[in-house]
Amino acid sequence: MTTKRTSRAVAKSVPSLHPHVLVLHGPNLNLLGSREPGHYGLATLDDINRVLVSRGEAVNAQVETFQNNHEGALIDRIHQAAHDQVDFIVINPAGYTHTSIALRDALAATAIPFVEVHLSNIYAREPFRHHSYFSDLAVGVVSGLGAHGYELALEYALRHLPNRTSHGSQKTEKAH
Ligand code: DHK
Repeated sequence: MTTKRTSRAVAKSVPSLHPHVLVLHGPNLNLLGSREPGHYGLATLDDINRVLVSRGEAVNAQVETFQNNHEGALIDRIHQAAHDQVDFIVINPAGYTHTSIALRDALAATAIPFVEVHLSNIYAREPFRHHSYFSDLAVGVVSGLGAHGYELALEYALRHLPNRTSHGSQKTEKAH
């Protein structure tokens, strides 16, 4: 029996021809705008997300954003991204950068290429921020360029995403 639910599930598993990018924000980034502006700037999370989503719209790409203060919720969202056939992730793991093997494992498990973003220059801060559990798996890392770092990461993703063909196969453009 074919139900509406089944047909929606099938439709979801068919890759879209439009690039699909997920932007993930870790804990405390909901406080951007008022949180330690000397480190994180004055832009709010909404300001940042609005720029990214409208950049996606301009080039016919789907840009989704998600912020959460809980490790498990971020992990679940990464699993969901694999199911949704997300092509690329831009992630600021925030405090989990320095602590979360579980979040790292989720990215490794899904094998979705990702860029790691930090608003502040983590290498110019306390020594405990100098180590990231993500950088060796990341395609690249942007750190210290404020909100602009997210835009640069998104531009990279849009430029280097696999080109989907109407037959569903993918051609990966080489990074240079
Ligand atoms: C954000 C955080 O919340 C910190 O825990 C990281 C990162 C740095 C950032 O610069 O965006 O250490």
